[in-house]
Amino acid sequence: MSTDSILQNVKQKYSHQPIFIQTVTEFLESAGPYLTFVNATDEDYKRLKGLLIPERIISFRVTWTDDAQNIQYNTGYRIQYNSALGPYKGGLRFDPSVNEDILKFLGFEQIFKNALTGLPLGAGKGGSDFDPKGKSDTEIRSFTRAFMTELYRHIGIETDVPAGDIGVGGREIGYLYGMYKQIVNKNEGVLTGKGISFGGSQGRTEATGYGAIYFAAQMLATIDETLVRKTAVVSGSGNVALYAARKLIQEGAVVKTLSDRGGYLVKQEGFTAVETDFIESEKSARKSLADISIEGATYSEGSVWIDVQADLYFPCATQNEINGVQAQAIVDHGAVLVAEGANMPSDLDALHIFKGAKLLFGPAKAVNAGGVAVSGLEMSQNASHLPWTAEVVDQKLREIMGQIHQTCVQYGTKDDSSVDYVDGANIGGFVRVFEAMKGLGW
Ligand code: NDP
Ligand code: 2IT
Repeated sequence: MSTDSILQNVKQKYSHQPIFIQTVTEFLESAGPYLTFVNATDEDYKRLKGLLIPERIISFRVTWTDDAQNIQYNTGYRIQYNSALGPYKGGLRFDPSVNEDILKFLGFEQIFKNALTGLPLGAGKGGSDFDPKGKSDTEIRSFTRAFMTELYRHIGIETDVPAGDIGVGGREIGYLYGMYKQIVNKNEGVLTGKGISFGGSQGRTEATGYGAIYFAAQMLATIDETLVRKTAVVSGSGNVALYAARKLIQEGAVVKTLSDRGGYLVKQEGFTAVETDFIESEKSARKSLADISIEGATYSEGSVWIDVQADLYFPCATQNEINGVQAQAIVDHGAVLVAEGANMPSDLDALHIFKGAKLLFGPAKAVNAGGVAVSGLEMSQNASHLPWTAEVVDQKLREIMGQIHQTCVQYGTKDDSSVDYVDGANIGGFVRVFEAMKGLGW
C-alpha cells in the first residue's frame, strides 16, 4: 500500500466532497514522504486509511420558530472524527455553506491541530446550515436552543466538547450552554468559550488571534526579524482577524486592512486599536464594512491580496480565500511571511506557490491552534473548579505556541536548514495521534 493509492481511493469514494479531498491531499503530500522515510509497514498504511474515516457522523433536524411564528428547519451536524488523544474537541460553525464536506475537512484538520497542542484533545467539528445573518436575538436564541435539544445527547465533558467557529461566538455559546444545563441539570463545562461568569476561561476570546501572532513572531525570529514596524494585511473582521490585528498593533506592526464577504477596508498608515474596537462593535451590529466609515480608510470590493502590498499576510476569514493567482501576487509583493489564521485559507495552488517561494509560510494547523489550546485550558479549569488569571492563561498560551513552533522545526527542517512548516505541522501532529492509535490497538 502507499499514500498514492490511499489518495486515489479517497478521490474516488468521496468525489462529491472536494474540500475534504483537498485537505487529505495536502496532508498526504507531507505524510507520504515521511512514511516512506520511516519504512512504514502495511499495517501503518491501513491505520492511516482508518484515520481518514470519521469515527462517527451525526446529522439531525433542527426545528425552530422565527419571529413571525413560522416553523423553520435546518440541518445540524456533529462529526466525531478521532478520539485517540482525548474527548472529541472542535468548534461549531453556523453558516449556509455548512455541509458534510466542509465539516469533514474541518474535523480532519482538527486532529493534527489538537495533537500539536500537546493537550489531551481528540478532534471533532459540527454546526448547521443556519444563517445567522439578519436574525434577531430571539431567533438566534430559538435556533441555538433547538440545536442543543438534539446535540446534548451526543456530547459530554469526557465525550465531546464543542466550541465556536464562524457564526458562533460568545453569545451563541452562552445560549447553547444555558440550554444544555437546563436539560441535563449538571454544571459541567461541556462547551468552551463560555462567559467568564459561568465557567469560561480568561483569554479564550483572544486566544486564536493572539496565538497566531505569537507563532508568527517565532517564525520571524528564525530569520532574526521582529513584528516591529512591519506592514500587515489581515483578512476577515471576526473573532480571529480582530484579535490578530490588535496583537499586531500592540507589537508595533502596521495593520493596513480588514475584510468581510463584501470587500475590504484599507488604511495605509494602519488602523488604531480604538478603530478595531469600533469596527468590532459595528460588525456585531451586523453592519458590512462597506457601511463603516473610518477616517483615512477606503473601501474596495477588489482582492486584498492583489491590491495591497505588505510585509506580512494573515488570512483570517475562511477556507480557500487565496487562490494561485492571488498567492503569486503576495509573493511578487515581496512578502516575508504568510500565516494562516483561518482554516485552510490557501487553496492547493496557493499552497504550492507559497511552499516554493522564499518566504515563511505558517499553515493553519499550527498558526491557529491557540484557540483550541486555550479551550483545553478551559476544560482543565472546569475540571479542577479553579479559574486561572488572564496572565497565567496568556503565559501558557505563549508556551504552547512556542512548543508547536519547536515541533514544526523538529519535523520540518530541510537539508538547507530552512523550515517547511507545512510538513512540520502535518508530521508533528500525525506522529502523536498515530502513536496513540497504535497503543490503543486501533
Ligand atoms: P467569525 O464568524 O467571527 O468571523 C468570520 C469572518 O470571516 C467575518 O469577517 C466574515 O465576513 C468572514 N467570512 C466568512 N465567510 C466568508 C466568505 N465565504 N468569504 C469572505 N469572508 C468570509 O469567525 P472566526 O473569526 O471565528 O473564524 C474565522 C476563521 O478562523 C475560520 O476559518 C475559522 O474556522 C477559523 N478559526 C477560528 C477559531 C476560533 O477560535 N474562533 C479557531 C481556529 C480557527 P462577514 O462579516 O461578512 O460575515
Ligand atoms: O478551528 C478551531 O480550532 C476552532 N474553531 C476552535 C475549536 C475549539 O474547540 O476551541
